[in-house]
Amino acid sequence: MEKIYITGHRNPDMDSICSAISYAALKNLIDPKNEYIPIRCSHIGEGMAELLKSLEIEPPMYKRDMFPKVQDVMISSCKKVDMSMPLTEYAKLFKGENPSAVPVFDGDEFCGLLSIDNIANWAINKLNEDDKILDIPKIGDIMATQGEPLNATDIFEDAKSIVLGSNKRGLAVMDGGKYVGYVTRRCFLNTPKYNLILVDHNEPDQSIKGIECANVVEIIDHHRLNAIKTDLPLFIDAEPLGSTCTIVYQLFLRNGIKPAPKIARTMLSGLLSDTLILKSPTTTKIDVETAYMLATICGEDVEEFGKVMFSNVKGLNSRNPDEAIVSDFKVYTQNSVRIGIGQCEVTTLHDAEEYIDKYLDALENIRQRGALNWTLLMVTDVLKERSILLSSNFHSEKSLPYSKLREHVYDMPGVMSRKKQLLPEILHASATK
Ligand SMILES: [Mn+2]
Repeated sequence: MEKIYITGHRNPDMDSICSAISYAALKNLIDPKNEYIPIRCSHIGEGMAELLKSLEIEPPMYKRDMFPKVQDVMISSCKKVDMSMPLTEYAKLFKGENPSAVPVFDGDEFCGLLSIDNIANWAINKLNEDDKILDIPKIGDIMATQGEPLNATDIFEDAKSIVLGSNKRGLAVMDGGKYVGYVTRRCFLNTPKYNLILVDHNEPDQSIKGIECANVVEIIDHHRLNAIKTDLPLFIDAEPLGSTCTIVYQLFLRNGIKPAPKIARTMLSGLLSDTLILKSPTTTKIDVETAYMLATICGEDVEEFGKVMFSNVKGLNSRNPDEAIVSDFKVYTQNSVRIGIGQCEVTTLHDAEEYIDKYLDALENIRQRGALNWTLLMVTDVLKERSILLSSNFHSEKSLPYSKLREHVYDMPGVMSRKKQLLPEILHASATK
């Protein structure tokens, strides 16, 4: 049984989280020989955590990186010896095995490792004194000083150079101060690799740290392809649909499996979030059909479910402006002009006046911190299908085709999609002298 992790992109949105959970559910049903584990590769903000809670969706386990760890190669066998044991007991216990090191305990407490070198040193010293070995020592008497223990979560490559550079046969492995196993040089002969499936993204820059160390076995996505190089052949399902959750449901259909109501609801959440309740111009016929099928399975009404979901998203006035902007922020570079565009979804723009100044300040801070030329925030009312645009002070602002509401704030009726509607205008404006 192999473990296969499934991750969405960094700063995960609903589609990333929901597609990872749902695809893991499908894969565990159609491939019970392996274990599919949904993960997230970065922390989720307060807003996202609250939204997931309101939908009763458990956020996937956080996994920081794909670097193999000491815990993936350590020996955690329960075979151990006690300090008080005579060496003859040890010889009986490990007859024919010749381990290079074994863990030694004093009752329940871990004391260190007894290595084959400790035994050889004792024997050679004895034989130098006398040509017979008469008194048999206790294990505790011949254990030499121990090397600095490793941590279970230490990175494999770092631990490998420590172990290879040490004169010890083995090093203990601790987890939170508790003994969990040990490693010998032999443990570092082969580098382990994690198996990984990417959903809702395919670019290594947007993915989990250490992706270059992993075996990417599948990609399920709806973005432009700028994918990683792989060593092995892989399954890719890239389709220009409104959400990755839509693709995942199509895979349920292709496998003849009806998702459980809870999983259907999870996919519906990701789908309606990414397509802004099917109103974003990225929405296709297949997204609409999928939404109604999923809603039937979980007994929800598409419109109503979408409205309730978005009304649970915290209003911008009560959020931290910096965090709200960067939670969905994309950087584009054109003719060495670096432009960052954030997008936030709301269910009303009536309270915009109350927070616009805070958000304009935050945009300027983010611009400076990220060495960007121009930062913008699109605040989208998903119910009225209208956005307002907040802009940092940049000369290309005057070339934008939108009517000005006040200094650095523009009105964009009907504009819902950053990728399809706003980005072309921004790139055009920044190219205009
Ligand atoms: Mn998506």
